[in-house]
Amino acid sequence: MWTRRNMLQALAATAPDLVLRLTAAPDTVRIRPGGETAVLRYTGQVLRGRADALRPSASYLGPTLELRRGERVRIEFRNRLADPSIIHWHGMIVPEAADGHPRFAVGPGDGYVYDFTVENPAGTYLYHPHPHGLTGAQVYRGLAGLLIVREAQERAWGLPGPEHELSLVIQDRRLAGDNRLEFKRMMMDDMNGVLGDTVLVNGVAAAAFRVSPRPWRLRLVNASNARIYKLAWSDDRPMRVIGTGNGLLSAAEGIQTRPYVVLAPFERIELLEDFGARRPGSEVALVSREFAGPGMMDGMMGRGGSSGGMMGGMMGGGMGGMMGRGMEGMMRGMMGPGQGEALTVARFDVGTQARTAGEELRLPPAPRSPREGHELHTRLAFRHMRGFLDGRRFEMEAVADDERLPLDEGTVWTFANDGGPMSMAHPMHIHGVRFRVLERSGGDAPADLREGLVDAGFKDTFLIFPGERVRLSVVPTEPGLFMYHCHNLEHEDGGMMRNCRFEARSPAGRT
Ligand SMILES: [Cu+2]
Repeated sequence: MWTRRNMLQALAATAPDLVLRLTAAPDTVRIRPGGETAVLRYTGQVLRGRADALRPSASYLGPTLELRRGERVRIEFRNRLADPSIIHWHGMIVPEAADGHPRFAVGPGDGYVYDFTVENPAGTYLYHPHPHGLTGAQVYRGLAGLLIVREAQERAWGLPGPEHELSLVIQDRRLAGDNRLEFKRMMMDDMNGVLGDTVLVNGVAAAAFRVSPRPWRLRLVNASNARIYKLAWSDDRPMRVIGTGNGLLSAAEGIQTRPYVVLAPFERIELLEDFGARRPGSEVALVSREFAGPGMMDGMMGRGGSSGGMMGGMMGGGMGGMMGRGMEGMMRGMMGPGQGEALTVARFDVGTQARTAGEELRLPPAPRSPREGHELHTRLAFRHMRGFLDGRRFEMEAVADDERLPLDEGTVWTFANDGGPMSMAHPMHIHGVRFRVLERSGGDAPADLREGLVDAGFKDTFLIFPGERVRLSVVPTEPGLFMYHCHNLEHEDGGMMRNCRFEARSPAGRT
């Protein structure tokens, strides 16, 4: 049967505007002075269409894909790794077969062909591997890249052009003395997720940018396995947010001004930053400010706030006092900076040329809100070192009755992070859709992070704190088996992931 949807898919399959090839393979790159670092890396080629659809990266990151809304794209993936892999286009609304679900993972020497039409609006997206149980290790060793969607109207909206924008892919890594990447070293790494002691931006340490004194569009991307950043300017100028995970904010929402922004793993945020407002020749840093972590290790250290961490919950008081500062210092020395530690992300040197004013920004109108006729609930829990979604863990093909969403209709999907004593913050991600955050309630979003949560706009990943309930509005438009999971990559690999199915409601009303 030919529906409009599979007609479109058939067209995309037969006549792509762009044909790209991405190959994942081992490589070596220079991350910081000293020896080269062995990494895994995507490299790419344009086989047909615009040569500017791929922008190579200067380090281990894959090439940046520059796609246009409405474009029909074919991407040929080649796996030259020693392990199975598959690419997921994070945030992109693509057909089921192009989503990079782990059941599509291909072995060494094999490949996979993706066909999709770029449906998402202008924004900042990502691609990364998604083989079950191996995602954390493969991303950590270098497999990730940016995917930017552009629209012709962006200039008319008054946004700085591509020549005045910068993308910062932020990752933390632990580098040994010989610059080898160190992945998991201890049990804690599975529980907290792997945290590094060195911040890399676009794959290099101590990143610095030279900017002219004018407005710039900054795309801030957290591609870290587990680290949450509290991003701020070192000179305390407020951050002007123009876009969140899945596209620009609407005219109705306007620019959101925040003292800092919280960016959880695989969230993105776009800023309009006027470097012309600073003294010519001055230097400003993008930093991650200290916060009392919502993670488990911090609970053990007695920094966990009201929710407590593992030991806090077990011993009724947190271990900070028991362990004392000396012990805590020793633990930190072993672990590197914990969740919530102050870090420098990147430096910006403002040029001395004459200041240029920006255009007036006219954000696009808001799409109509859907009527939500369906409800879904998911309870998050963490116990025995593993995450659970409604008491369940990942099974490759399994989807429960309460994991089905009606196609082309609004669903209110409520996530509650209250399923156990070992609660911690989880960055939750849903494949194949973009959603709105309707409401946060019931929890204790830490006071020192609250102001930096940007729930406006459309998102595909959101952070949920211990004790919190977050209600989302979602309208699936692609039928098939997709997934939802924690995007702390060690939690995801540990099974805090489930399938969900988007399907047309049968006439009887049963979904
Ligand atoms: Cu998690």
